[in-house]
Amino acid sequence: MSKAVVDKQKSLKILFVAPKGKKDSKTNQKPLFHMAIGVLVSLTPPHHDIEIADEHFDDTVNYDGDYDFVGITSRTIDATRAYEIADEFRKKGTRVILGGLHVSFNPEEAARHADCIVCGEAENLWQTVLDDVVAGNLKPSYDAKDFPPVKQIVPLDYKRIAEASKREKVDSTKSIPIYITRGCPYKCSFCVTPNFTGTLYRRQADDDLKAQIVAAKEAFFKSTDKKNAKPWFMLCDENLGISKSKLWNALDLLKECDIMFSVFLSMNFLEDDETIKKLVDAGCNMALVGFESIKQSTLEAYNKGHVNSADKIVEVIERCRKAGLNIQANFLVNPDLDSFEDMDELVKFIGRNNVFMPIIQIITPYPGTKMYHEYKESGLITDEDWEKYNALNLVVKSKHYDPVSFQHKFMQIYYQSYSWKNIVNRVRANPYPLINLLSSLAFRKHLRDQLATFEKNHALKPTSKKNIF
Ligand code: B12
Ligand code: SF4
Repeated sequence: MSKAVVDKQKSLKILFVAPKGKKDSKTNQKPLFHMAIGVLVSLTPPHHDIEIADEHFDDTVNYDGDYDFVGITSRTIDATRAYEIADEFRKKGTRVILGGLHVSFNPEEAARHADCIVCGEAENLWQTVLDDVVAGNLKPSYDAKDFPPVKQIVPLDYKRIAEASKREKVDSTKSIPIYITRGCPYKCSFCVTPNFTGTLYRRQADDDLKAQIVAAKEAFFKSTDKKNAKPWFMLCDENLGISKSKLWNALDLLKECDIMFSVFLSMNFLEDDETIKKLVDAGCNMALVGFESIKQSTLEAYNKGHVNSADKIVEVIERCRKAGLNIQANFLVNPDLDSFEDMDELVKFIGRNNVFMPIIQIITPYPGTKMYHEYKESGLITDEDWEKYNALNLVVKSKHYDPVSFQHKFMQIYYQSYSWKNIVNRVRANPYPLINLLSSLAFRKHLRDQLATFEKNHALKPTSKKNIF
């Protein structure tokens, strides 16, 4: 046997870390594992020994572990924490490989905290990285651009992920992540996808998908006595709808799997009743839809005018509701495109249409987006403290508003959209009243606390309770 072959059998001890930034959301709506870690575990040949530490589940990172290397993933909101963890390991002499979305768009910054950085999708380069570690020849960087494009989605190895993460099995209130497709060919200016996975739209093979659902249930789902309690999957596709025939085919398959699931979809795929019916029949209880704005001009400014139509939002929500599908509506507010009056209009719109679990965010130019490049080139980014990139902070200069008053207005309207009146009407109007009530109460408390803290920190007059009834 040649030396190279013997080396390939060498077992590495690997720790994968999903860091949690200080301002990352505390919501319960988090999947059971970070998809990037799930993919890396599934790509790593079985003779390597893997541990997972996910800070979203309060796992402790063991800095004294005897690891051959530590692989850390990164989204912008978690990047600062990822660097802290990396620095700590390197102080102890453990090698660190940093990868993920944030690192991919900030390689120089990340390189200061790692022995090796990986840019782009890991599928076709990971084996080379592992071979180089074994050969004692780890390079300072690897870029997916230097490898063949990732044309296939790797099926997740749920059994191995469960063993490595030591997560307890869950009931139907916690979600198990899965994805069917990757990529979205649209080019919304605030979204990372067009510059990351977007150009290549890929879909799982039918048999792989079914086998993963069976394995995921076995590994992660604990059945209870509750009637009709099915495992809940979070479909982490960027935009499941892109091809209607593939979407319908996937939904037929999911129907056979006897699960419930939530999904991310753009609104143009919810404009026909047949798709909505198929979603509901397949077990979809919630679709997260980025409506972004109720003004068509704002949608055009984000290059989303051909995906969303402002004048069809009400109709889409209404149709889905009638069919038994909750729509979690996402909206963005932007100080250069939305006046305070527009923001008041948005809250009225949410109230009038009994919008279920509305999410309102401040426009945030995430590194990797077209928007980021434009703001950066114009010198309009005011803050690159990545901890603040949770879409609840204004990090850009505004022509019209000073940052504190804009932020204050945003927090007020967000809280108002969870007024008691809105909550009561929303619970009455939408499917799954109990989920509606519990999620609304949790949101309301969180938003109230945040507003109060903000007002205290900026010595602002507290918002009158009468406004938020
Ligand atoms: C599903 C999803 C969610 C879910 C689940 C999140 C989760 N914890 O997994 C929910 C709804 C909870 C969510 C929340 C948020 N999300 Co989100 N979400 C997504 C979505 C649609 C898919 C993510 C996914 O599963 N991708 C599949 C995995 C496999 O891809 P990946 O992580 O990029 O990993 C690959 C490579 O990056 C690389 N890699 C990754 N890590 C590592 C590490 C090493 C060592 C190596 C070698 C390689 C490597 O290899 C992997 C395989 O190819 C993406 C869209 C997208 N394009 O990613 C947005 C996205 C990630 N979300 C985004 C945002 C902004 C958020 C929120 C901040 C929103 C908010 N205001 O609360 C929160 C943050 C929560 C968090 N910490 O993740 C942004 C992130 C932008 C950025 N630069 O960080 C994205 C890109 C959407 C966008 N607008 O552009 N999200
Ligand atoms: S439709 Fe959604 S996933 Fe696709 S580019 Fe626009 S925001 Fe991103």
